[in-house]
Amino acid sequence: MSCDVLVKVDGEVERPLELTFDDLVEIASQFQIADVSQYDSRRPGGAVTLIGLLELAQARPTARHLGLHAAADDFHASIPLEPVRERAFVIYRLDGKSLQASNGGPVRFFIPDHAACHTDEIDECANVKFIDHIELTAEPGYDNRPQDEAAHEALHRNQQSS
Ligand SMILES: Nc1nc2c(c(=O)[nH]1)N[C@H]1C(S)=C(S)[C@@H](COP(=O)(O)O)O[C@H]1N2
Ligand SMILES: [Mo]
Repeated sequence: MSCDVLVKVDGEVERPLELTFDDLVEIASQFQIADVSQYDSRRPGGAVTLIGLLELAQARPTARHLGLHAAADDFHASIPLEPVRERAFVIYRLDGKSLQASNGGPVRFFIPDHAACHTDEIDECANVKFIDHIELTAEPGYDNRPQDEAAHEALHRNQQSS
C-alpha cells in the first residue's frame, strides 16, 4: 500500500514528482507539520507544506497558478499560487497511517485561513479533498467549484460532512 502513488506534482516544474505515503513521510522535517490541529482544531493529522513540495519539484518562476485535482469525485480548483505559497499544506497522515477518506484522505489540500465559501478565489471550497494531482500552471486552469449558494448547497447535500 505504501508503494502506491498518492499524489503527483507536475506542470511548470523542473522535476515532476510521484509521491507515495513513504515519500511524503521522508520529506525533510523542516517541511513537515506534525499536527495540523494547531491551525484548525477540527482537523487532525500531519502534513507537508506546499513550499516543501514546490522545492522538491523545483517549481519554475512561470508557475503562477495551482491546480488541485481530485479524480475520486471529479472536483477541481485552480487558485493563484502566490497568496497560498507560504501557508498551504497537504494533510496526509493520521496516527502514523495514511489519512482516511473520511478526513479527505489519502491527501487533502488545506489553507488555514481561507475565506468563506465562494467569497474569494481562495475560499474554503479550495481545500480540496482526495487530491491525486497538484498541477502548477502559468495560466488559471480548470475549476469546477460551486459558483453560487444553490450549487454549493447541492454539493454539500451529497457529502457526509459539513
Ligand atoms: N474532492 C473534494 N474536495 C472538496 C469538496 C468536494 O466536494 N470534493 N468540497 C469542498 C467544499 S465546497 C468545502 S466547503 C470543503 C469542506 O470541507 P470539510 O468537509 O472538511 O468541512 O471541502 C472542499 N473540498
Ligand atoms: Mo465550500
